[in-house]
Amino acid sequence: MSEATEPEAEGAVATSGPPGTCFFEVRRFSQVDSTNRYLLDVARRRPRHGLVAVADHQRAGRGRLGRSWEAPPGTNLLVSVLLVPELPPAELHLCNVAAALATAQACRRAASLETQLKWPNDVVVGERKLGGILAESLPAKGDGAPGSGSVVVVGIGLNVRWPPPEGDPGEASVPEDLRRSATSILRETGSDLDPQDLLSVLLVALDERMAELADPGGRLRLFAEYRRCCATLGREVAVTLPDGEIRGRALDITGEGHLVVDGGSGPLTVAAGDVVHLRGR
Ligand code: BT5
Repeated sequence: MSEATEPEAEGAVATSGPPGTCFFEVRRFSQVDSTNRYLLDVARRRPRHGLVAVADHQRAGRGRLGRSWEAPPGTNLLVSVLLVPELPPAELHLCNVAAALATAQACRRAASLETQLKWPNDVVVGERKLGGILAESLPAKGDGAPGSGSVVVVGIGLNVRWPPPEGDPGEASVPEDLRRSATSILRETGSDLDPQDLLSVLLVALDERMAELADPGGRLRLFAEYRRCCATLGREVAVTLPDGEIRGRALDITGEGHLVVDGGSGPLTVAAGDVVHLRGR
């Protein structure tokens, strides 16, 4: 382990990522405002595919659409990866699909916990959220130089020890809304894992999934698995869109990662939105 020497890495301890993966360096912070914010700033100066930032605590963890991501210090896995994938800009959001599947796989491999995915990229157990993913991209410079392609920072928050199991005195620390809607590996399995022990399992799984995205056959397998793990398919859903809401049965996920909903007057394809599962299958 060595203190990272670049000014941008001040306060971080740098280690190598898992051997054989694209993740060449992991910068570990005891605290930072947001690992996504940190890597986006790094990427503006020097985008390097495979740089990882992980924090014991985020002072301003980000969710999607300006929402926040909560986790008391040292309880959960809070990690972001900087990617410069060989994908056209219109396909960058597929990194979310890779990250969601990798997170589910890490839970299976490290904790024997089966999870499902709620479209677009929540990792859930039943109706409770175990993990969330936030991908934020920077426009490509487009000058063809190495590292000049589109840059995406994919942040993953995975609840390992928090929220605590039901009845635990620590439950008092959980905000009321999350008490009903969130869960953790500890709560689901009783296994008290160190969040950092999950990191390399997750990075290995993400490396495998990113390789699948880059290959036509691999991509078919990736989406077949996404559909298999997707708790949204077959459900009655309400999808909140920037300009309104649609309700109907979720019919399919397209090869672009879009959700197809039977809105009553024919199938509608939704590229992005917030989904609520209304009733069972
Ligand atoms: C997400 O947003 O689910 C994306 C979360 C990404 C967090 C990671 S942590 C590392 C990296 N650095 C960052 O700054 N962010 C990323 P969204 O779908 O908008 O969900 C946010 C909503 O989930 C909040 O409004 C809460 O209702 C709920 N929430 C907050 N913290 C939670 C938690 N720990 N577990 C479950 N739900 C939570």
